[in-house]
Amino acid sequence: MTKSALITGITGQDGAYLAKLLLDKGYKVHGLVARRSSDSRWRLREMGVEADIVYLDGDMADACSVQRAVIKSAPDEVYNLAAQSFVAASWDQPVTTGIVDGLGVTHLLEAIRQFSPHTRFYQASTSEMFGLIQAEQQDENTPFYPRSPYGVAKLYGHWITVNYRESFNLHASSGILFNHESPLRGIEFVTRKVTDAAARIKQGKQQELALGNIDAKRDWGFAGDYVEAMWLMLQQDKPDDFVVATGVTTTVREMCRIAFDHVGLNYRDYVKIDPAFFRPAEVEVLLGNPAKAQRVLGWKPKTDLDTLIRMMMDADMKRVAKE
Ligand code: NAP
Ligand code: G4F
Repeated sequence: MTKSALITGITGQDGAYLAKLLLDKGYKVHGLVARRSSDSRWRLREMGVEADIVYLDGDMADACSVQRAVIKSAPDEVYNLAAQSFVAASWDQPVTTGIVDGLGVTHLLEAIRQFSPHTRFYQASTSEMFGLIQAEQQDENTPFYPRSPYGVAKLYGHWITVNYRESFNLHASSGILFNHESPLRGIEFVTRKVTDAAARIKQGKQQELALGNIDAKRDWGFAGDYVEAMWLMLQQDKPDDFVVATGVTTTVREMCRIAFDHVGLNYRDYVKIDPAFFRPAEVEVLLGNPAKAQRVLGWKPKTDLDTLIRMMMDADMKRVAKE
């Protein structure tokens, strides 16, 4: 029997990779899409899946539309990827971030509880919940200490998922994913900002690159690998929480070196530090321990940072050349 999936945030980076993965597995894929005045489906076109998706209008802030999407899609699996996901913006829009990334999760869980309790649920939780880290390497037992309105809202989303699992016996799992990137990453995130700028500088279309805290360290993986972990979580008999990471952490500075090196440039000649890109409270370092995901799900990252950055650089070099 064909399985039905509902993906919120289908127009985002992970939504596009996950939609492709599920379509390739034979799922009927529904996507909750918020009303936008400009085109938001470009990533789905890039993945070649735009025409294969059933689009349902809705917004995570609007409980009625979320409920309608659950009823219409009659999903076997729901993947809640929708979010205001840019940490820096969460200080400018703390209330929206709280509603969409926090309360929005309850809208979805309530709809599932009332209308479709057999549905399996995935929550897109984040390593930002670890924030001011309480252990050198973070795993499922590390205490949380969020450092931004985004991290705080996501922590609510995480705990309400755990709570609905324990209160109502829902098959609800939370994936605590560390940073993952791809050529489809939003341009505001540091990896894409760097690869796009390196491509422009190489092609004479930009002179310099302004960044904030380049000593920050992140555990970066490839989005295409990480959506497989999401799917695997919902194939388990028991719902649970899983850290998904590479187990390697790297500075933004080193990430710049890799990107600029790839096009024969020295990042030191172009990167300028601009206080405007520093955050009110920083997450200095993240390093995940994916041992449980490996043991229980059989999941391992396939793509190292060098390969990932080269993939992004190649895509940006081609895109910038066409502009
Ligand atoms: P993304 O590219 O920013 O995509 C976010 C998606 O959410 C977009 O489709 C966006 O729609 C949608 N959205 C935003 N506000 C909405 C609303 N009010 N109602 C309905 N949809 C809304 O994010 P991503 O990188 O794919 O990440 C996917 C999820 O994983 C997010 O929840 C993020 O917080 C979480 N996460 C990401 C990472 C990472 O490193 N990428 C790590 C851990 C957790 P529009 O396209 O119309 O704006
Ligand atoms: O690329 P970033 O903006 O990602 P951040 O804040 O780590 O958040 C991403 O990963 C989270 C998982 O840990 C997700 F939950 C979240 O949704 C998002 O996908 O920044 C990475 C680091 C930060 O320390 C930031 O301060 O890079 C530093 N940085 C330095 N200069 C910069 C810049 N970040 C951005 N975006 N722009 C800069 O100019």
